[in-house]
Amino acid sequence: MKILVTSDWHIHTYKDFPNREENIFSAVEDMFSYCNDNNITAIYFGGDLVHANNNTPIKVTLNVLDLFERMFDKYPQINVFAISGNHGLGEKSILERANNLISWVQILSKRFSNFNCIDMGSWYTSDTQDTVVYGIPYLEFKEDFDKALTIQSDKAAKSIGKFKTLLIHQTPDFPTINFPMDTNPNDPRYKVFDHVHCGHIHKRMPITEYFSLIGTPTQLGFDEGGLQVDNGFLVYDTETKKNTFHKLDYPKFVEVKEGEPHPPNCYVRELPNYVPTVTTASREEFTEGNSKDAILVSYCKAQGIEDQATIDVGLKILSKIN
Ligand SMILES: [Mn+2]
Repeated sequence: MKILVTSDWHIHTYKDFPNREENIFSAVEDMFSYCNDNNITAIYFGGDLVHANNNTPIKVTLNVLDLFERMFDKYPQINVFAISGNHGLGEKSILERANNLISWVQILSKRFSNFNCIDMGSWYTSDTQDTVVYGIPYLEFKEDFDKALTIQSDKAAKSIGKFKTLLIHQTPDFPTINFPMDTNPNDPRYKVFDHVHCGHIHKRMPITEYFSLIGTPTQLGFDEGGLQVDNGFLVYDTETKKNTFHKLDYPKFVEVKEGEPHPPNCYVRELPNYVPTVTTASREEFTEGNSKDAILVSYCKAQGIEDQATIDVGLKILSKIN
């Protein structure tokens, strides 16, 4: 059985990149159409369907509902199995309500019978009932995620002879990551699953043979421009136990040096050629506990202002305020 795996759509209005909104809708249509053409009946979705939490624009909301109405009318054989991410949430995601989070994925599962929320659940995704997907929604605390992983892997261990995968939306430990990680991809509890698909990190890459980052169909902005080489989706084959990448040609975010040629079909940001002077400053010099005078002196030092007369003027002005 083949399954289309996608994540992190972040549907929203993007003022600076007006096409990004229509591109993500178009990318979703591409993925449904790909499933239809290739006899794929299951789409696994790894979280972050919309970008905002409680303030998704009404127009975006209507467009999302319209999108799924059209897709499920046109392709009634296709089912979506989705978890909630850290975007599109109506409340803090903690373990005690993880199976019933107020989220966009919940809204869609209540509205469309082909859209299934699998937060802390498990669903058969083939007619023959031999393929099961387990889901853990994004959880704010890694301690909660740890307990959720025990719950889901214990459940999966009891289900014999099934093909099992797990969908999660956390920060796993992988090379080059520079923020705190929530989970170790080599954790033995993952071994009960044939594969783990993880959203959240907008970068497509296998971390271990059985644990992959899903990536996004359309990038979000320049801060992730360098993360993902190409936009697209994965197709997971339960027979070969392999993911295949399928490219979608939506604009990437690319930074070039000032004056350099712009690559085609990309959002481009030019980086200025000058090198700013950076003076190092310590965090302790700028904490709330310090007096205004001390912070001003530290600020001058960090800016390279050594002239005492200038600093004295600053201190004098400061003494007149409050
Ligand atoms: Mn995301």
